[in-house]
Amino acid sequence: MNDTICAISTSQGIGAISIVRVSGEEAIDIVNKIFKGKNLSNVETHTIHYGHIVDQDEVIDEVLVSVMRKPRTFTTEDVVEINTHGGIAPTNKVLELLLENGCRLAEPGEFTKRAFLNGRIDLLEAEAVMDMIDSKTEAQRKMAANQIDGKTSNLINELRTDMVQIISNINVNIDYPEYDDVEEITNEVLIPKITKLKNKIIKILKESENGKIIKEGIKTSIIGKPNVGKSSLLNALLQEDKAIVTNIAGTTRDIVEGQITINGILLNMIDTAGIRETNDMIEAIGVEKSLKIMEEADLILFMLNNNEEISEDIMELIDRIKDKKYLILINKIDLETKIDKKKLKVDPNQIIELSIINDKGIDTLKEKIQEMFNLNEIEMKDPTYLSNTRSISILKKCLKRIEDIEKALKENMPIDMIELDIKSIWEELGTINGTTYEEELLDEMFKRFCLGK
Ligand SMILES: Nc1nc2c(ncn2[C@@H]2O[C@H](COP(=O)(O)OP(=O)(O)OP(=O)(O)O)[C@@H](O)[C@H]2O)c(=O)[nH]1
Ligand SMILES: [Mg+2]
Repeated sequence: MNDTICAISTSQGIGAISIVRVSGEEAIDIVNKIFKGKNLSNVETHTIHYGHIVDQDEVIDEVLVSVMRKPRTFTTEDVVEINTHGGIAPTNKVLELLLENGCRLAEPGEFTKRAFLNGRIDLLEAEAVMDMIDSKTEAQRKMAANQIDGKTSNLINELRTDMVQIISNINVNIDYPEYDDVEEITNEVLIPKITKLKNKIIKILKESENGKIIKEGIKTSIIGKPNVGKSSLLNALLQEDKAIVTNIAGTTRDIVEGQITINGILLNMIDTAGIRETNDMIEAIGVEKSLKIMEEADLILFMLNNNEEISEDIMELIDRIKDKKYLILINKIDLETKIDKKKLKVDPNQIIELSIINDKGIDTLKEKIQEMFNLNEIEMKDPTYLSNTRSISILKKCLKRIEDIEKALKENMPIDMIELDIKSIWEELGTINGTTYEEELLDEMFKRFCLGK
């Protein structure tokens, strides 16, 4: 990890300014070799300097250079940032010169990886850096900010502190059973402590569902027979003519996507090809896609035509979505009613009537979605939730093990036999914020970062 790395940290393209970042032992020396204007070896930390990047006698660009000496930097190493004019050619040339003068090109996420390995941030905080870059909504940004700030890590640290207390209680008992003034830890004393811990984990996991909704949004697919008005709904929600709408059945053949927000939560809307038996090869592929998207959705908006009777294949499709979150939308209520709602055998609460061409029912649909996913209850001002799949799955595993311990204690399993188990859960919890970690996990995680971060 001693080599000096560099990368273009701003997005590749044309802009007013680009930043090329350098981090490592030789950062200042290397930049000094290609910088003309001042000797950077002696400058104060956290200062900015005007000058030129040169390739021997040739001036490459007029720049500003920030010098930040360790340890108060992002990576905790010496960091130099070169602000160039934001074009592709000057930025690439500066990078090229750095590489020629002793830097190595950073891997994606390597600056953040160094920040983690050097102990400046933990794993949850590192993951949040990427979430911050990816964030599209205010709620996503706030949640990432809280995680970068260590608030999410605190949730895990508190659990671990509780566990340390339990472990030390047990140890005192085992090591000094003769001490009178030490509370004797029996199964009866231990069970409520374990139950309390279990409940804390359950609460964090429950709330993490909100975190996932904020982070990933709700994958919503519009499904139904051809010509019922699926693409019209997408367009109405997006308030633009994104999908083609005609009165010809089979208009939509591939998926059409768009995003809306309800209560600050992102909904990824997917309009699909109408499902029917068809001899048209392209349409058939579209229908296959619709069925696949239906399986993967967090929410299915299943649309029917008020003006058509319910066929057998509609009933089969509704049967397929019964175990998922879904709403039945009956569109075209401006036309004569031929549909028999009772035949659907679904909770009337899950049925919404619409007339999209008259803008009727769309607000009710939005309210219903809000209600279904409890969007009103999601804390938006200060969201501190566990939100990534990795941490949630580790915590779920720990919960299962805590439940086993609780059961064993109730069945009078001796405490000293349980102590090791508790210790190993404590270690496993530590992998969430990286107190213990495996190299492979780090490689996998930081690979997903963008270059220069
Ligand atoms: N009367 C009436 N017509 C509607 C309504 N909503 C949509 N339509 C019409 O129904 C026809 C089909 O609409 P689309 O949105 O293309 O239907 P679709 O479900 O996407 O159809 P496919 O892409 O073929 O599966 C168009 O002519 C729309 O103008 C409505 O509320 N009332
Ligand atoms: Mg369509």
